[in-house]
Amino acid sequence: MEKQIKQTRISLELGDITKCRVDAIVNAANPSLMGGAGVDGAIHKAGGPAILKECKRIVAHIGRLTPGHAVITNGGRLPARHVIHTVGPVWHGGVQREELILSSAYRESLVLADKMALKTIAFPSISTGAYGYPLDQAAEIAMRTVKEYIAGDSFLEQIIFILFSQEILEAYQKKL
Ligand code: AR6
Repeated sequence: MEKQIKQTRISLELGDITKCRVDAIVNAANPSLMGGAGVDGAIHKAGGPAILKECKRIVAHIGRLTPGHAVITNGGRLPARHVIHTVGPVWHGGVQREELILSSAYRESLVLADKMALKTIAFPSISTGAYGYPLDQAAEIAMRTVKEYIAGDSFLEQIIFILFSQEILEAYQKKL
């Protein structure tokens, strides 16, 4: 499924983000940037130690990554050239600014991609695994944030959501 807004196409696909050949894939990381389970684990496993090495340099410089922010590293052995690491919110029932933080995680990743003059970026469904964000609400925020962003001044050509199950794909399709 696809939708075009100005010069940017948004597409939704079922798949494994570590296989995605784009300028940058986005990692749903944690503030330590030292890897973890889920998509974070899969990215570090497939990309190899070069990514972690750069994460360590970043943490030495800026400390832990605050939820809603994003940083960029190389892509190691991944087909993607770069990894943008962002941290989504842990779900606490919706009373701890989760919506703002999730929206910021998407937006800051897009801003960073544009700053680096990247043309193609792929996202996973941030916060909907270990961090427990309700899927329909997270999909709504993801789609709204991306649409609003590209309605402004972006040079991105394609934003792909690589979704890990049919259920997740359908939730995003409904909101696109
Ligand atoms: N490709 C695409 N999506 C994937 C992949 C993959 N290879 N693997 C998992 N997913 P999660 P979070 C989906 O838990 O909720 C980590 O330990 C998964 O099905 O990876 O933001 C970090 O270090 C789900 O839909 O991220 C943090 O501690 C989505 O990716 C914490 O988990 C996000 O699930 C972050 O939790």
